[in-house]
Amino acid sequence: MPTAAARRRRPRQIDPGVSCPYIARMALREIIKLPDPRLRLVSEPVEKVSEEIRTLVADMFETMYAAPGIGLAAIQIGIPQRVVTLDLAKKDEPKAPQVVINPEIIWKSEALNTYEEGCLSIPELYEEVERPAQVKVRYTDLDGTPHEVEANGLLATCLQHEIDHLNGILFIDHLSRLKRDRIIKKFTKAAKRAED
Ligand code: K1U
Ligand code: ZN
Repeated sequence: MPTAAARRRRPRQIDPGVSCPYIARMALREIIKLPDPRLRLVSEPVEKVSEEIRTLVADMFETMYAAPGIGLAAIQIGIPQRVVTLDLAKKDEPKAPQVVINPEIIWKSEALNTYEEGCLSIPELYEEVERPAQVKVRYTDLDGTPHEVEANGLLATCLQHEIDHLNGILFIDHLSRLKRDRIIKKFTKAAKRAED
């Protein structure tokens, strides 16, 4: 425990940019929803981790935590860049923010796993999706350092869901055509009603 004198010496506010680069200059952005056609764009690779990309990442964390969600692709806030934020920490665990830039699946297992997925761009819909149980993903972090991660469980599912977003693919595309068409129809009607 710090002494009372040590507590008094502490600055009242920490500089968020120093303690955690992800929470500098954050802004909440709107998450675009089905049937917004931007969700079908193929996002562009990030050439350089610029100040603009750092601001985008900070905004993505703010937006993802507020939703709340465990992942977010930049296109979900209308920015077609190959940037993903993730945090798979449970409620009672400390935050575990991860930034995944230009991710590529370089290996996937033949074994499959089924997970009930949700999507912040298709609110209140949860459906079982079958995907490779394990994947190896190459990506770059915010410092521009390349990494490879072998993922299974929820991380494997979430990485595949987010990489799909970067390629204009939604989790409903993994369902039967009948189910997908019904979902698109329902969200298109809701969007039209909201416009009127
Ligand atoms: O990309 C997105 O739309 C985010 C999505 C990620 C995801 C969830 C489940 C399986 C695959 C990918 C979400 O975060 S949906 C919300 C969600 O799953 C959740 C929200 C709060 C606590 C726990 C989970
Ligand atoms: Zn999604």
